[in-house]
Order: sequence, then structure tokens, then C-alpha cells
Amino acid sequence: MATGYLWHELYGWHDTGSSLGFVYGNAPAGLQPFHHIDSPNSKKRVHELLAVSGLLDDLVRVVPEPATDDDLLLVHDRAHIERIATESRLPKGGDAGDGFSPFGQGGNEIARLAAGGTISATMAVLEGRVDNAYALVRPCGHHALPDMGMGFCVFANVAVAARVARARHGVGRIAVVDWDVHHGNGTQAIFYDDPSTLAISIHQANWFPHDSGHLHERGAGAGEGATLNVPIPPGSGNGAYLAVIDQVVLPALERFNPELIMVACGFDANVLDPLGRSMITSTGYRAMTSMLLDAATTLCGGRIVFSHEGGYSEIYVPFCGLAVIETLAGVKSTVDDPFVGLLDEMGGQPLQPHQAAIVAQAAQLVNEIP
Ligand code: 3YP
Ligand code: ZN
Repeated sequence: MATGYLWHELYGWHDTGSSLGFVYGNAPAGLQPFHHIDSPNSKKRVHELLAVSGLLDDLVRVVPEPATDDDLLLVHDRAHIERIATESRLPKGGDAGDGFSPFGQGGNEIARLAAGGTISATMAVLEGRVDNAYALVRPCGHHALPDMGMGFCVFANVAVAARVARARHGVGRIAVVDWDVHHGNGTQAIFYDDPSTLAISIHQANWFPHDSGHLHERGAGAGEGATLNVPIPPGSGNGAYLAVIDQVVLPALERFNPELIMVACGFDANVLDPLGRSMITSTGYRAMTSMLLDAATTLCGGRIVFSHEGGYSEIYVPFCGLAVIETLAGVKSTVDDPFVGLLDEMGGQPLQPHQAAIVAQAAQLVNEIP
């Protein structure tokens, strides 16, 4: 089994600059400047752990090509593409659209390389150069809308790659599974009326963006039923997430019968994350990956592409990423997660009744998938 892997040093140089986490610092107003919470470390340290653990030697390196105008135009308005390019030429760069999502001079080229990286990984899978792939891209993509970026995302990496897969390889039915702790509102909006793209988002209920990702958001027109949200309560751990995969995601995939599965692989539902209140450990990520990989093997010749999204624990994201990529590659590296003994035994890990109630509600909606 060959697993494709993609990272580029420029992803680490996407400059989110000086911020008080994600708001602007203002020293005299008492808002002491700090670094942006989407700092390079959580991603860079995944790559470095892959190298040191030896797993990198078992992966097939895929080289990212920047997304072209034509690629981006499959999802984004020309005005958004041009505004990002224009702000990217300014000495201090610009913002993707919401004031939380800064980028430095040249950020346009890096964001294009992130969208292009997800495309390159997808092409490697579709062209049979690898069986499956992991694109460790930055900036993230799942909040980006056709006309603006938001939530640290500039371009909609997964959505653009899905549309390119359709345009270049005639891929019909594509399922996107988004397990970032935040709602994949951009992916949802882009495919809302598209019955050939199943957009599933598992996220912390009523979190970010506000008033977004409810169970009742089901798609529209011909796409009715092809959007599926699983808004789970804060405090959900491995038990809750495995129940969601088992009782909602796998039945949804079986019913939809995709030709390609794409995973918007955020790691901010991990138990140590500062921007989420979920409790997944590397054990949970390993099991979720294995379940999706089995589904891909059964349904679509193993074709599954992971694209990195959020995840802000600089100490823990690397071990979660290692678990996912080890599982994709079918290899156990020499490094074990040193936190897992403590974290797996936390009392909140098993599925709780109030979480099971939401899982059961979401499972009902599977019957309405086209
Ligand atoms: C954007 C501003 C507050 C929360 C933040 C979410 C970024 C993210 O990881 N999205 O998936
Ligand atoms: Zn997130």
C-alpha cells in the first residue's frame, strides 16, 4: 500500500503575524500583542515528527503545484481571487475576509499552494500513483466561501480539489467528511445544491461560525439531503466520535456510494486543543481513520484523500497526525503517543447519553441522502 504525503516549507511561512490569538493587539488599550493562534508550529511539528519517527521513509512524497486561476474559479468569485492577490502585494499583506485571518506579503502564493497541494494529493490518488494521501497544507480551507475567506481560511482547499477531480477526471460522486471541531460552513455553502457531493460535518454544536451547522441544514433544491451536519455537545470524546462514525458517517457513505472520499482533517477536536471543547485522543483519530479507510476500500477502491485543517495544540497535534498517517500507510512507526495513557482514561471519554441522543437524531437523516 502506497500512501502519498505532501508538505511544503512555505506552508510554515504563511505569516499570520502578531495578534492577540486571533484579534488585533492594541498595547495602550491593554491588549498585549502576542502571536496568532494559527501559528506554524502545530503543522511544522507534524512534519518533523513524521521525519524523526521514520514514517516519512514509508510515504511517497507528492509535490504540490499552485492552484491556477481556472482551478480557483471552479469555486471562488474572480473578485475574491483578485482581492487576495492585491492585498498579498502590500508590504504588510492583508486578511482573508473576516479580520481573524491575516496573511503576510506573498500570502496569495502560499494559499494557492495550499489549495494546489490538496489538488496534487487528489490527482496522485486518482491517477493511481498512490493508494491514498495526506496533504499537510496551511492555511486551512473549510470556512472559505465563494466570495471571501474566513476562520483562518483563504481558499476552499478541499472544495477546489473536489471540483478539479470532477473537471479533470470526471469523478462523479464525492463525499467530504469534515471532523474539524468547527463547522465546515464553506464546504457546505459551496455544495449546498449539489446532489453529487455529500458534505458531512461533525463539529461542536453552536461554536464557530455562530448559528451554523445545525441538524436542520440539509441542502437545497437538487442537493436536498446531501448536506449532513452532526453538531455534537462540548465534552465529546473518543466514544462519541466513534459512535458518530459508526452510526452516521459509515451508513451515509454506504448509501451515497462515493467514487472518492475526501476528509477535511482538522485536529482541533483533540482533548488538549485551545479552540475546541472536544476530547479526541490519538486513539480516537487512529480508529476513525481506520473506519474511513475500510469504507473507502469497500466503496471506492480505497480512494481517500486527507487535507489538513485546524488544530492548535502545538504539543498534541503531531501525535494525532502521526496516528492518522500511520493508519493510512498501514505502518506503525517507532514513536508512541506519550500522553495517551492519561488522556484515554479520562472519565469523559465513553459515549454519554446526551451525546448518543444527537447521534441517533443525525442517523435518522441518512435515509434522506440522495
Ligand atoms: C476562527 C476564529 C475563532 C475560531 C477560529 C476557528 C478556526 C478553525 O480552526 N476553523 O476550523
Ligand atoms: Zn477548526
